[in-house]
Amino acid sequence: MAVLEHLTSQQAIDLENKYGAHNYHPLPVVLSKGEGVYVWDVEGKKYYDFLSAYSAVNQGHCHPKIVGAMVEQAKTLTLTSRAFYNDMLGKYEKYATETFGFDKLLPMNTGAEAVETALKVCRRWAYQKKGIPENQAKVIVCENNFHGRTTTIISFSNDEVARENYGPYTEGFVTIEYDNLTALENALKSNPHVAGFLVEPIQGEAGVYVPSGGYLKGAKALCEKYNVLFIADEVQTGIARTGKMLAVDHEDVKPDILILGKALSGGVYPVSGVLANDDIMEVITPGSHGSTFGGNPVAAAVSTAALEVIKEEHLAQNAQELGELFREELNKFIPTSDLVVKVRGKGLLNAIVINDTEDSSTAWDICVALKENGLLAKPTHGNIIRFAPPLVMNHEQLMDCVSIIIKTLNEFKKG
Ligand code: IF1
Repeated sequence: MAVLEHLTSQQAIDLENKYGAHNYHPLPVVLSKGEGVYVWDVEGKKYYDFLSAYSAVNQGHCHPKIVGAMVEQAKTLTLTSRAFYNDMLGKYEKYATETFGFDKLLPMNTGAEAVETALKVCRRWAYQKKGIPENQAKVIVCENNFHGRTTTIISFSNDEVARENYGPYTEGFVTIEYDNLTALENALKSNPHVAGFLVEPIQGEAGVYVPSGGYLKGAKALCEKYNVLFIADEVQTGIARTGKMLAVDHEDVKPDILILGKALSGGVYPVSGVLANDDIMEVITPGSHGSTFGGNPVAAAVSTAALEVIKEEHLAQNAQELGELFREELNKFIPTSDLVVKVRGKGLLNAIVINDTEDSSTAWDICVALKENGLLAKPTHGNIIRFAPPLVMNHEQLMDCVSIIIKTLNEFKKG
């Protein structure tokens, strides 16, 4: 079979089952086209995308400006490695550092790579600048975190499905309750060699947990008090998703280290990065960190265009306004339903909590029903469905999606 031959959905699914590792359990839909807020399956059915590839496609599918930037650069120079300079990286680093307000950018490719990079920078700062004894550095993390899937990152996960049978695990992490400043201060007091605090401004995978007002500001203040680096993982919450360029902007918090990924490229190409000021980033010296593709010319061109789109199309403002509308409409519906308990979120990162147990299949079954009605979403747990459409959605499209969601919930009968 020629690889490019047209497939039916079932044929495509069968091929993946036979030849691909089974590291996912996708919703039974096979997508072949994306444009803006829409995707189409191989049979030509059109859907609203309410996941945005986990918040990587904030700028909408196949945004012409971003794709155009990729095509132009791909025809010119794709990869030089960092053994040589290229004419795109410095311009991009200047643009990105000015956009987010830091002295330096360390460019990487995936979110997990950027998280790993941030941990290395933090540990090296602790030894070289804070004077923590070698190999004694601790990083505080939160329960129910999700920061990626590398061996070190899953070492500090408490999600057994993501963690079990991958040992031995990386040491040097202390886990505390999320959204609990007392827990953070107690950990800072009782662990002498803390280097950093790694936190998601909103816990996405855990179920879109928005922390209490003041949590991020209080956490940053505690980090300053104890001379510990505040590391914000904005891979999912960043790039306008929550109604501001960064989720930490809602509390005017400036991280010591900022981690970005996903929509940093608009979902067109893997681009991630770590930003920090010189007094921290200068611990990274030639040969002490790197990546074949990190900072490549295509990534630089794509990410520049992706950030320009966010600004030119005022996508943070749009996410703020449409997010408020979305929660307002669902909060009108929830009192009429015994299926949905609550809606929560910030900007266009939202979730509904279903009236069922975490190990139930209800959220999944509702997502299958939503698919039948032309909207694609994915549960984060048995009883939580994340809703995260592209930020280019307009008022009319959002109201259409609200109608689909409410219609589906009203028609849904628990299995
Ligand atoms: C999967 C979850 C979301 C992230 C944060 C770092 C990374 C992610 C806050 C790593 C990645 C992705 C990974 C993807 C599904 C998705 C996900 F369900 F896994 F947890 F979004 F919530 N920090 N999240 O959310 O970035 O290396 O993937 O580029 O692994 O199934 P990555």
